[in-house]
Amino acid sequence: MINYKPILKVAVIMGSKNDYSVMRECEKILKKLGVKCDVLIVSAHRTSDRLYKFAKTAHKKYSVVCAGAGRSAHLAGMCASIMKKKIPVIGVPIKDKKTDGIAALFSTNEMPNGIPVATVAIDGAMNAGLLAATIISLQDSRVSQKLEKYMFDLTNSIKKRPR
Ligand code: RP5
Repeated sequence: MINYKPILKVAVIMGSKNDYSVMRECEKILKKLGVKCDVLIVSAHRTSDRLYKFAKTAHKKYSVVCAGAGRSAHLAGMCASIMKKKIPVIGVPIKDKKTDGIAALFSTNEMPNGIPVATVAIDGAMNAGLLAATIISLQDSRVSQKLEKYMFDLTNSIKKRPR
């Protein structure tokens, strides 16, 4: 009999240590929801060998990859390309001074047909974490309960009137 054990961990990767100020929101919400994650710097351009090695074996350790990068942001797309759809990639375009994040947004979401990257808003690292947790919750009822409470609290925090 095959003993199937689901992989319940998320990889949070980013192109530079300077992206961590944004990507820590992804790490924070994952931790709040009880989802295990590894946080790594993997640059598509500066450490292409590290990216290749990571993406080739990521499915053995993780269920989802959240990938944040700025400017000419090829990290999420290249990751998806090398992983060949073994696990999904959620891309986080990160704001930069020169293009306000628009270059990163289009580099991340304008993928050719066949190689999708689920892209959140510019600097939308928290939503990336929430999406990753939702994927994990399909196989982990504790995470699903925490997400349910998160939604309950979120809804209750929104007042009916502005004043
Ligand atoms: C991208 O280039 C990184 O993701 C980062 O957002 C941007 C600039 O990197 P640093 O020069 O700040 O390290 O690859």
